[in-house]
Amino acid sequence: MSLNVTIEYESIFDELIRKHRELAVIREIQLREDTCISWQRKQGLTYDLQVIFIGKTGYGKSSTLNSIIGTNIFKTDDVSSCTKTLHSAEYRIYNDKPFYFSLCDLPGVGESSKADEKYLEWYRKILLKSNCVVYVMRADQRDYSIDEKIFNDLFQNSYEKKKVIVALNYADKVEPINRKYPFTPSDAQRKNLNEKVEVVSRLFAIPSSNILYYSAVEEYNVSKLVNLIADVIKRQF
Ligand SMILES: Nc1nc2c(ncn2[C@@H]2O[C@H](COP(=O)(O)OP(=O)(O)OP(=O)(O)O)[C@@H](O)[C@H]2O)c(=O)[nH]1
Ligand SMILES: [Mg+2]
Repeated sequence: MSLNVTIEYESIFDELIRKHRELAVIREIQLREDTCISWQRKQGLTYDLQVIFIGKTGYGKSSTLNSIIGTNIFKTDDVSSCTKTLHSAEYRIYNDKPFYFSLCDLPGVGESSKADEKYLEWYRKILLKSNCVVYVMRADQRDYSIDEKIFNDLFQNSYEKKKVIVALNYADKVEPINRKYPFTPSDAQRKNLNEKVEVVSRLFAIPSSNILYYSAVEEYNVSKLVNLIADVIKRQF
């Protein structure tokens, strides 16, 4: 089974750097065809720095991507599972060479076991073609047993685990909820959020430096997430 990705948006990388200065470090990497992952497109082979977003349905993968990009390119839904195939936003890094910074949105697992089987197969395939995997969970989540199972099946060695960021979304819904606008966590929320990072670090055996809390809809700590993505990619070159 081949992996087909629908390109929802295409632009130049400088557009994204203007929004997120922290991505400028990627310009310092000397990208070469033999050090990048290739993709077949209609116009021929391209070489991508691939970032993917995975996790349970409704945890905010598409919302996170929209928040990073700055427009609602990826469909989101308040009630039903939403993303059903692979979608991406592509940013061309050079004028004269087909290298792209690619952000890919995947369907969420946990909707039905039949769909999960197909989606997990996609996860595994695209993970092998990725430089960075953002595993989206919820900061207000208490039970991580399904995520633990997915996580352990998916990441099979320490090399694959090094590419992972655990992104704890819904920081705004962590108790005690506050009504500050724009949202910033209260001291009590911050304490709970930091404890959650430590719990997740232990459960998933991921260093806490690769875990962060944020809120996609409140646009809180989204720049920090982008900064970590840039870091994870940079470390590979
Ligand atoms: N309060 C709050 N709501 C959020 C946050 N992030 C996303 N949501 C809401 O969660 C719902 C689901 O978001 P999606 O982005 O569609 O979730 P998804 O993970 O892409 O879902 P699938 O495509 O089904 O896998 C939407 O109603 C979003 O508005 C957040 O940080 N805080
Ligand atoms: Mg989605």
